[in-house]
Amino acid sequence: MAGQIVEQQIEKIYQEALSQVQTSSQVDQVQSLMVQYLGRKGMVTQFLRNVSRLPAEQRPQAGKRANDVKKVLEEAFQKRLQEIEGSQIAEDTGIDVSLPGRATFRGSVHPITQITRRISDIFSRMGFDIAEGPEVELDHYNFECLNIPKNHPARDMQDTFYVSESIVLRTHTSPIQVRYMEKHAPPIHIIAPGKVYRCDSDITHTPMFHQVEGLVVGDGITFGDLKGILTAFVHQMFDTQTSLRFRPSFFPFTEPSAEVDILCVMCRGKGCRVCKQTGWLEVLGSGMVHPAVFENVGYDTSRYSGFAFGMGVERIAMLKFGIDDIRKYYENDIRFLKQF
Ligand code: 2NM
Repeated sequence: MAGQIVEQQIEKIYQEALSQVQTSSQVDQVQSLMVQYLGRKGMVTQFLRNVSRLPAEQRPQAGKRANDVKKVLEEAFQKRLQEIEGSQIAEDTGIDVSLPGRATFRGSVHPITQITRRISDIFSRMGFDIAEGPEVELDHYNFECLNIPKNHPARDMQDTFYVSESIVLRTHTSPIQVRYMEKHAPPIHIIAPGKVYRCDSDITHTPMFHQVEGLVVGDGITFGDLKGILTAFVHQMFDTQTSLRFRPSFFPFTEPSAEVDILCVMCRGKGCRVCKQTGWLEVLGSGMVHPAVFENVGYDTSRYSGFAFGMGVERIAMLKFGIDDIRKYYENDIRFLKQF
């Protein structure tokens, strides 16, 4: 019974203090309330001092409540002082400093950048270095060194943007690897990420897109190494359970060549629109580097062998994110981009 009365006392002090601070409109009003309640002889302070005279069983609860009230009132007084100061500034300057600030939109990493980084991370952890090179490239590095001579059908296959007779926008990132081989002796293990350009535009092609290519050269590098590295990559990029197959293919710069397919992520091999009823999705091109390429960079073909591979980042991103139109990546619609 006595406990309840004590409780009512502190609650009453609390409620009165709150309602008074709410209706104060002057700094000195609030300051005198602070003295009246929290000062040395203030009501809350007095109450706290008297707690020691209460019966032992009431002390903990009464003490705790009074301390909480003291804290909440301190905050309420400070808040009111700031509000009064704010409205004074508003009156003097016409600027309401109590308004919440405008939140800035944080932005997000472009989905293509995210996937490029993911691919690069996977290969970095396997010991690959990252190489870069120019987007405006000599015909010599983009085609000639890669065993794609003039009038070779591969030059029409990849609709090239010509800057001049001998200068092109690179159609793949392979010239990065050629330049790297010219400057470094084996063993080498690099990936070459970057923008590439082809005169092509529809729902699966944009004139600019991104590739990551890779190259390993050393003593006794075999097709088994290619299979091991690319299997490890696919398992980390997609799922450790992903089934994959190596299917014979052709590139002028590799022999033999193989395309890597994964079991369709949409239908799991049953056949659907995404895999065009084949049950498989092409994710990588690859092969053993053609000796003609090694000769062009001055490597001893009797000593060294190597493998290379390449993939389109947009294509990987479309499969991972389930996007059906590549152009969405480049419309810069913030509602699309911020989903990733
Ligand atoms: C691919 C497929 C197969 C490739 C070859 C080279 C180089 F420079 F070593 F000759 N770089 N990249 C290569 C091989 C790229 O992309 C589909």
